[in-house]
Amino acid sequence: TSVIRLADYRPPAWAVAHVALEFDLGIDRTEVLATLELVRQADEPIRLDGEGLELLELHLDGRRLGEGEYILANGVLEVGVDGDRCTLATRVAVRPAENTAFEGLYLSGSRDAGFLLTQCEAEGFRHITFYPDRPDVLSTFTVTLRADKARFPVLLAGGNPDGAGDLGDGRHWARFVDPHPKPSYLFALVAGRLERISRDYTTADGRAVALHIWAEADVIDRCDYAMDSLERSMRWDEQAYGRNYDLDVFHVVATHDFNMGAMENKGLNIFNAKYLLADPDSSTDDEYRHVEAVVAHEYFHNWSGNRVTCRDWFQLSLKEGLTVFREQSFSADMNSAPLKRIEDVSLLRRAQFPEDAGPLSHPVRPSQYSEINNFYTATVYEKGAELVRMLAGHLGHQGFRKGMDLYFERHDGQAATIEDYLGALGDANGVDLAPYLAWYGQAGTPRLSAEGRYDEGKRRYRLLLRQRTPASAGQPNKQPLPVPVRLSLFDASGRALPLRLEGETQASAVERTVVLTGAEQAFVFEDIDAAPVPSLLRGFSAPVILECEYAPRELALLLRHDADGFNRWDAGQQLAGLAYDACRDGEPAGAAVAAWADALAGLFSDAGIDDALLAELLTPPGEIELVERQPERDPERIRAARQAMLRALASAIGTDALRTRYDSLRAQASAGLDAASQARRQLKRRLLDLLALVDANEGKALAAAQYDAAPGMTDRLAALATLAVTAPAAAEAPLAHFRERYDGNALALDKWFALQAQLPGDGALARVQALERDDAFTLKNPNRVQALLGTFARTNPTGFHRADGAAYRWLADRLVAIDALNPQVAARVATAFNGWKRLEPARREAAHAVVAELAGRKDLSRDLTDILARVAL
Ligand code: HT7
Ligand code: ZN
Repeated sequence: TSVIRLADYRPPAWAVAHVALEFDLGIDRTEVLATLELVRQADEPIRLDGEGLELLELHLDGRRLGEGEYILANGVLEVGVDGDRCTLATRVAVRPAENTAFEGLYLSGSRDAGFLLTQCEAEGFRHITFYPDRPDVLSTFTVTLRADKARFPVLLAGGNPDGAGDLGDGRHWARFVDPHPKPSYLFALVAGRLERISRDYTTADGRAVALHIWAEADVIDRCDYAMDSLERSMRWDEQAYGRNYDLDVFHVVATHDFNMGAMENKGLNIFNAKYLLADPDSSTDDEYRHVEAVVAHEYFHNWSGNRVTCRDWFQLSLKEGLTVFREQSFSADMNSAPLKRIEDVSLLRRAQFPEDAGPLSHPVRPSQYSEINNFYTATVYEKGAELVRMLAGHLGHQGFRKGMDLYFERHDGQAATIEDYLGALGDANGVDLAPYLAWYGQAGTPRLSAEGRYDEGKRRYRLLLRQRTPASAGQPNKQPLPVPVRLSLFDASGRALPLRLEGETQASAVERTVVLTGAEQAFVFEDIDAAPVPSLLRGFSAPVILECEYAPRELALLLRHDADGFNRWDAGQQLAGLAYDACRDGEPAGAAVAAWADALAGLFSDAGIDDALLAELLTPPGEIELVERQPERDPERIRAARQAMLRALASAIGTDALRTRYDSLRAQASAGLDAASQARRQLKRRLLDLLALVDANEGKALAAAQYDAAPGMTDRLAALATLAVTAPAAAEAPLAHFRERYDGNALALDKWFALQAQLPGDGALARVQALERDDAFTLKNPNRVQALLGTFARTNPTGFHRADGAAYRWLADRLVAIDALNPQVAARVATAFNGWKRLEPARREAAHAVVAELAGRKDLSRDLTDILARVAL
């Protein structure tokens, strides 16, 4: 397969001044007439991308071209032209109902009741018409849709409405004009039977905007929360960044058939229903938060992505990292900031750190790819957001806002690069941010080691910081990066000490940021009366792995006293790591376990602590994160050790205290969505799990009762999960009840599949295989595949990594079947093989055999082949 390299970038040879698209829509066959006003930029022929298109006609400046007057080969249509301007028109046919890859124009749902929609990012537009399908070709669009009125009563495209009417033959038409130049990947249309909810919105700069959320009739009553979230997002972007919406209408559409979470098409966002629909009976608290976050993310792209877009796909993090960061700040403002930070860093550690530690590791700005769809990764998104966070931290709140203002002003209507971004942030503040560019080009998670030494005679504390990034594919030697370390020092009573660095005349504050720029550097703090306990990397100020040898009592002190909510939690996580090591080594009664369990028992009886934070503190790192603490991975041993430490925790708190608290939370159960109700549900879930772990019979009874009495999905699903793990036989009836109760509710059924896919042990594969035979299961729906196969392979270590390798062989089989339908989905599921090299020998061998065999096949898609080739390395 061919490789695309950043170093080979060349500006487009022809620009598109305007494009007019006319669609004659049909489920089996759609015709597309595209008229491009082209303007020469270089002495080259016109080259347009096109894949899977049936070319019907081609006209140059009104003259139909014959076969010898153009070349059509390898997905490119080439036409030689003399002048500097021309009009090129193509008419093509495409087949939406046959498009199971969900890229380009496709059918969502059934032939009879479903609707047509498009997905163009990254390179889907070339499946719709011939076009320079690259993000640095921006054009204004006029789009005319024609279709049968009864079958497609609703016709939508991005831009402002510009007329609609009847064609007199049972068909109708609608036209849309988008005045903002955009690249092809932001084009979208939707056509079918859809209902809507609407709201009027006036922007801060006075524009009246009609907001419409569209969905199929059976789910339209579950869109209200998304509408509220949209309004909050629009208001927030005005206040936090001074960004106003810029069209007269904003459409949002829900589909059950979608490859990713959502898509920010200009004026017509399209959402996976999973991130748009929410109601108390079928959505959990987490899902409500995800809806708010994804609605915000897509909306924020209107400026960070659409008004200022990417020059090429290597710059993907320019829009994605920045937009994730903007969403994180919004969600922190709407909800609890420390809890949001804990959630985001947990995700980074769970998803991005392993990605960056294995064969799929790549820089936030990759230097090459063979399939761009495989670079919508945790590294580009989540690590990219951490890089923006570091820049924002470096500039301070006002400086960052000034820099963002300049970025939007300078690059509005342009396709920009990461250099442009750092340039604007730096220029607005008179600083040089170029050193941070290295973060974008270097793969791997840096290890930051910290070593403190106290000098009693000089009353000084010397903190030595060192950094080192392990080699990764193609990058054997890593350079030092600027690492901002926000820190405080605590005395033995838990008081934060005023900080005066050597050479300064007075202490400035109890918290400050030092920046490590070289491989190592010492920072000396003066006037320190006794050996302090450092709180490092507060708020997770840089995306690194901190290596600092703390004694258990020091972590316990931070867990008790650190005012930084994130670091307080993180001290608990580190302490839990030490407790885990002890349990793994057969010492569940050791000092680390006692320190962890006793510290948490103390917090448990502290009335001042928030229920949600307490629930997080009571949750040690999961089995997936704990594998990092193993030289060789044996999922059964990891699970057993983790359970041993949880038992020690339950016994330190005391079962009576756990039960009393659980009962009181249960007595307050409600379906309320306010923060306090959500926090109670979260804590209740932790307590139920702990109680079930120490006494399976009691756990069974409590979980069954909670399932029956649950006022909403959060309590219901938590009870069902605990019951299924604790007492599988007793869970059969409630599982069947759930299946029946939610028959026809796709999103609730996904949770039913996912819950069972997570159940641990050797029986897991057989259970998953039985679930594949459920009437509701299909390999054609990405959400369903993720719910059952993705959840099993990614989040069920004891089930997927069974010692005989049977689950590996089964997944390989399914990957081939999925790939024939939807390569993007197959490639994503295949990343579950990422960590095979670090498994214990028997499993490693079994996984390797499967991966090598798959990688050797010649009949797989470019998407899947690319992942397998890299994973097999
Ligand atoms: N920008 C969107 C990316 C996306 C996508 C990429 C490849 C294939 C299908 C896709 N659907 C959406 C999502 C976002 O980050 O907002
Ligand atoms: Zn995005």
